[in-house]
Amino acid sequence: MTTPSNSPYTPDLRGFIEFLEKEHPEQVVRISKEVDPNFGVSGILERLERDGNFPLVIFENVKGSKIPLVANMHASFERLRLSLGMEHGDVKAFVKECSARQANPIDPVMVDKAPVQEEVFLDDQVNVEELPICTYHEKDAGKYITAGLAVMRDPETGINNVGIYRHMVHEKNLLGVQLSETADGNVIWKKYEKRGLPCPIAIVIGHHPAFFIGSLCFSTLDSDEIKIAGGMLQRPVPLVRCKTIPLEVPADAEIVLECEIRPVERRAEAPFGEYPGTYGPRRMNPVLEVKAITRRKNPIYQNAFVGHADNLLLSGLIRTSFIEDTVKIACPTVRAVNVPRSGRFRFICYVAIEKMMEGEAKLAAMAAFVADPFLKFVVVVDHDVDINSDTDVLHAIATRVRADTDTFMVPYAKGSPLDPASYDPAGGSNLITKMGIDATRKSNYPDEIAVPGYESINMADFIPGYRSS
Ligand SMILES: Cc1cc2nc3c(=O)[nH]c(=O)nc-3n(C[C@H](O)[C@H](O)[C@H](O)COP(=O)(O)O)c2cc1C
Ligand SMILES: [Mn+2]
Repeated sequence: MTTPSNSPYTPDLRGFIEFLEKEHPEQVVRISKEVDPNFGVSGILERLERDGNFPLVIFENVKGSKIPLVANMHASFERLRLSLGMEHGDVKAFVKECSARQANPIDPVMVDKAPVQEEVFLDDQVNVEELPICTYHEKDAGKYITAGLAVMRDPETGINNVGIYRHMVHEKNLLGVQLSETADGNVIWKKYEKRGLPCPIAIVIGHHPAFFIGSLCFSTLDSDEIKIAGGMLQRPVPLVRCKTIPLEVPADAEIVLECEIRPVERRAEAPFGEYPGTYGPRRMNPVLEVKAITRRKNPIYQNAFVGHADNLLLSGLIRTSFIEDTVKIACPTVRAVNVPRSGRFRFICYVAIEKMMEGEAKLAAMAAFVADPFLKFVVVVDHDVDINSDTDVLHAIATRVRADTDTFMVPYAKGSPLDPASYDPAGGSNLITKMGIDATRKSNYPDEIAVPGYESINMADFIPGYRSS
């Protein structure tokens, strides 16, 4: 397997684009015509998606900016797989590879000279409006940075955390942020807020997709996602000290916004078209002051199309291995986990177990809920059910569930504040009800119908020219 560490391409955003254009040119579309960042970029991405096309799109000429925009990077499974150096393999092989790399994090190395600091803009020179920041959906409250990898540091443990959080542009040096209650970033920000201190946060824009996969892997608050990103890239991430805040950032990123979250202050933020396919409500959210912009001489800006494949696929595929490892604690015979597209890669989880005793399925469901706060429905089935098929799982529910004894509910549990079925979606409530379903066969389940000997019939003897489809 070619891995990023032995490839001739640099393990950063431009290196991966160069790799795609040389080795998989069908993956990349360049648009040189001027495109409007207000609905023009998202309009083209929407058209592509509706036509079933998910290329990487490079907008070379976004109205009002000199900086090119890379969009749709994570919208195809094939590109995510290629980012790990896997030329072949299905989703199962990809998840297995992610899981193996997540289990082998690599420490970063400190460097003094960084491409991302070739140009430094401080104080009055700070102007995020120079970036090709887009407005995506009809009712969005404004322009949003959607693929910023936010580096923060836990003030108690000193451990780095990385996550993507949306940033509405308020002014040329002021941004909003939505730190959902499901994110570690929310916990870290609240630790600073409680002390009345500004919270340093560096927004890293433009990196290799393997860096994104590592950063977004589900992990505990005490695991450093920069190390997991190193594991995913199979090389240490080079880190450079920020110019104005006490954090380190990847030296080979394209652009970094060095910021502080102001304590106490709040500003109205959103509506914004969110991952469930509905608008996230207007909330009084924290305000970030951009202290410095550092960047390469000719930077590339990167965004994500939230609510669409680009956003859903990335977060969907990488959560299953953490869920499976957690379910294993409750149920050692877990065979597979799937977070299906039908639940927007977030809300529904199917777990296949080889049941050894009654009651195990419910523990498996509880463990899945513990692993992933976004989950609302966990369905546990026997291992011979194909959990990649919604139909097969629904068949197990239809035929094997006694609702009174085989389901359980946990009302008012922590979930996503963007869940359209939360108790107060307009207010951004993060309280939802979770439901576990044991859809395994129970001990008195009747025998299933079967025709003996059908496999060995030579059909052509009976129906000349017969071919099984
Ligand atoms: C494109 C994209 C946009 C996202 N936007 C947000 C967001 O605005 N707020 C949020 O809390 N999580 C958002 N997420 C999800 C988090 O980035 C993800 O849950 C991450 O693992 C959180 O990391 P943390 O738990 O270490 O904070 C987004 C994910 C993606 C892929
Ligand atoms: Mn984290």
